[in-house]
Order: sequence, then structure tokens, then C-alpha cells
Amino acid sequence: MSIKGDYEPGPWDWVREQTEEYEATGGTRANTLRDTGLPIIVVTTVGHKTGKVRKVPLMRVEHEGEYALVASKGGAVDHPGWYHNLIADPHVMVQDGPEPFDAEVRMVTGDERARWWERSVEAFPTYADYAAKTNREIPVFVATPFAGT
Ligand code: F42
Repeated sequence: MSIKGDYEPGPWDWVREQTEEYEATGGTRANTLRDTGLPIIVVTTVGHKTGKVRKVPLMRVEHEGEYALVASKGGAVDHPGWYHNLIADPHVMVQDGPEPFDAEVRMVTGDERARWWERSVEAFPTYADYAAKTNREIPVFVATPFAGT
């Protein structure tokens, strides 16, 4: 793993518990969003303010080996904290199964964002409800695996 340091979970217990069970079981348990049956991934970022290791479960939206990271935060008015981490440092770890791997993220716009947004809503239709709930355009990043540093 090339992102090392002090892991500091966030304040939402259900998120921390899901992350920790997913990691402890190599992605064989806690690998869906509650009882929806829809798969998740776990993304590791570096806190751009604290330098702490931060981990967030996100819906799994995969296409030809790349993953969309949709900063929906349930349609909240503000971006999730991890959005700011990715803007500051595009190097993340993605876990989609037993082992995490290094990846580089880019925020997508225009037609590319439209294609990835369609894939995201297909994987998790509730994203469309979140978009309708907020005036903010929900940022979409694409994570491309690479051999870590
Ligand atoms: N969130 C999504 O946005 N998209 C999804 O597809 C998604 C799916 C999902 C599936 C399962 C599940 O259990 C949760 C899911 N979530 C999804 C929720 C997601 O895991 C995050 O909890 C949510 O997006 C909010 O992200 P957040 O980074 O705002 O987390 C908050 C709760 C948090 O942990 N805040 C910390 C705190 O102490 O308040 C700080 C986190 C952080 O990264 N801090 C940075 C630092 O430097 O340490 C600074 C960040 C900044 O704001 O500048």
C-alpha cells in the first residue's frame, strides 16, 4: 500500500463500520450499500488539512478498469471532505475486492462527465435524486489504476 499514515475515521459510525468490516474481510462482507445489493468500493485519500489517512466507501461504478468517484454526499449543499482531498492530491487507493491498489484521479467535465454520470446513475439510480436535491453540480472523478510510487 503506498498511502501510509494515521487512519482517522470520520464521525459517521455507519460509514466507519462499513469501511472497517469491508477491509477486515477483504471485501467479502459489508460490500453493498445497506440491503440494496448494490456494490461499493473503499477509497483511501490523504486529508489535505490534517495529513490523516481517510477512507470512504463509495458506490462501485466501474468501466473498463476505471472507476467513477461521485461526490454526491446524499445531495448535500456542500461537497464531501474527500472531494477537497482529491483536488489537493489526485493519488488515491481503491479497494474493489481483496486488495487495495493505487490509482490516479481526474475530475471529468463536459461529454466525458456526461458519459460517466450515465454509468453512475445506471449503477446507482439514487444519484439522480441527489442531483435533483441540490443546486451544486455533483463532481465526478475518474480513478485510473497505476503502479504505485
Ligand atoms: N458518499 C458519496 O459522496 N458518494 C457515494 O457514492 C457514497 C456511497 C456510499 C456507500 C456506502 C457508505 O457506507 C457510504 C457512502 N457514501 C457515499 C458516504 C461516504 O463514504 C462519505 O461518508 C461521504 O461522502 C462524506 O464524506 P466526507 O469526507 O465529507 O466525510 C465526513 C463525514 C468526514 O469524515 N469528515 C471528517 C470530519 O472529521 O468531519 C473529515 C474528513 C476529511 O477528509 N478531512 C480532511 C482532512 O484534512 O483530514 C479535510 C477535508 C475538507 O473538508 O477540507
